[in-house]
Amino acid sequence: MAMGDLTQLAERARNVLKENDLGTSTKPAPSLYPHQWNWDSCFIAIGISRYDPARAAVEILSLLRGQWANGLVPQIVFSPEGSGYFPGPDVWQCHRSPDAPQDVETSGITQPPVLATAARRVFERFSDEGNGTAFLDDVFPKILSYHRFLYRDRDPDQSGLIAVVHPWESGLDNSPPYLDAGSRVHMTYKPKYERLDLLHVAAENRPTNKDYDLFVFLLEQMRAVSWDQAAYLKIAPLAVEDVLFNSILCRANDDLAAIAALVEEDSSEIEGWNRRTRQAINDKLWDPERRTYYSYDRVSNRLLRDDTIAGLHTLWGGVATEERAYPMIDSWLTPDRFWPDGYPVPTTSVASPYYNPENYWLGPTWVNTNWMVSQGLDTYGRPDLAQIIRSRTLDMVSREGFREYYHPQTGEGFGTNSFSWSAALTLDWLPEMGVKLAP
Ligand code: 9WN
Repeated sequence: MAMGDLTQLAERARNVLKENDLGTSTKPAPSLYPHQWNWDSCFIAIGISRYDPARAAVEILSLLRGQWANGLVPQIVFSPEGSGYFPGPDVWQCHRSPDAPQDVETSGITQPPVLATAARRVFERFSDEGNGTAFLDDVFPKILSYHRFLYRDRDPDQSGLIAVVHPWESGLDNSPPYLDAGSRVHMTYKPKYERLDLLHVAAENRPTNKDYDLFVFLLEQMRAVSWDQAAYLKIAPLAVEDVLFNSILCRANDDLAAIAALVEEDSSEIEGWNRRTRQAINDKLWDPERRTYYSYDRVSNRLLRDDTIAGLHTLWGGVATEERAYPMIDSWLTPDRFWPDGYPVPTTSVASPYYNPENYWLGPTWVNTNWMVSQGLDTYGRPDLAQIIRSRTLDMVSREGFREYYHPQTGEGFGTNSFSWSAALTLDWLPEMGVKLAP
């Protein structure tokens, strides 16, 4: 793409973030997602930090306003002005838990822990070191308490593998491993609710009603124990040691340890977690025959051998050993699996029985997973592939706009328009292509 086009793309991306700006946080999309989401805000902060680190820091601090006393950083921090999203605060009823914050409404689950990584990137972009360090002093104890929550309340065997108890916590809601594990959840009743997402996006591009039944049923199970996270884990009908979540956590632990050094705090606890998690992913989640990593279903005690983009995030997390990474890259980034002609990387393998190039996490290419996988490929000595992913992704967004997800073969955009992390991560990439972003 010519420099003029890239500069124009930057302008368009900044406009999306401006339109979705709620003051101290940014909604993921104008109407489909009218509140603040956890990993969205982390990606958004990374993008904004390229031209306004102070505003990026505010994004992180506003997410942390929703942090619970037990350390949980919630999936959603509800905005009082936002309406039209199901399930809203009246459904979550998080005030049932003494740990929930009093002055702000949130959901009662978390999302992939990109937070420490985002905080470190934001710090690095401050030109005034004093401001950057003040930001880190503020957020370090909070993010440490978040990781402590994960290792205390969500690591059932104390093995270093964190269990996700709701598909929404995985960030990849209807991804095949969750349909697979979800199909074994015995729903004792059919929940009653009304979906609002279908007012904005066509049903064929969104999770099914059956998927929503599971989402709502699981929410109600957690609500029934008043969001007592440790107690719930013992009875959870769905508990997945998710490879994407745990890989993201490894990278976040690296970043949190680096932040600890910057604020002159001890990092040995964090390094200890990280050794355990990296080891456990390699011991338990690697499949030597298929040459990839899978998530593990703790309820049925087996690997969920569904071929999704999740395993490739072991590159982003620095988890895959070199002897495993290279065969994994060679055998999976192929035209019949994750490298179709067009716009790789599909979130579900083209060869999977679940593959649907127009439905949410069942195949479409997403900007955030591409951003993580391409950086992972870079660090594992494949800048050639990393660069193709980056340039194809930028082509796709420039042609179709900042959509939520895209057809991996044709590049056609689906889901909501004006999707914040598609814009933010584009902005993170553009300076590497020589584009200057004015403050
Ligand atoms: C539930 C906000 C979120 C993303 C998720 C994505 C989608 C929500 C939904 O939107 O999920 O969390 O209502 O569909 O799957 O990754 O954080 O953009």
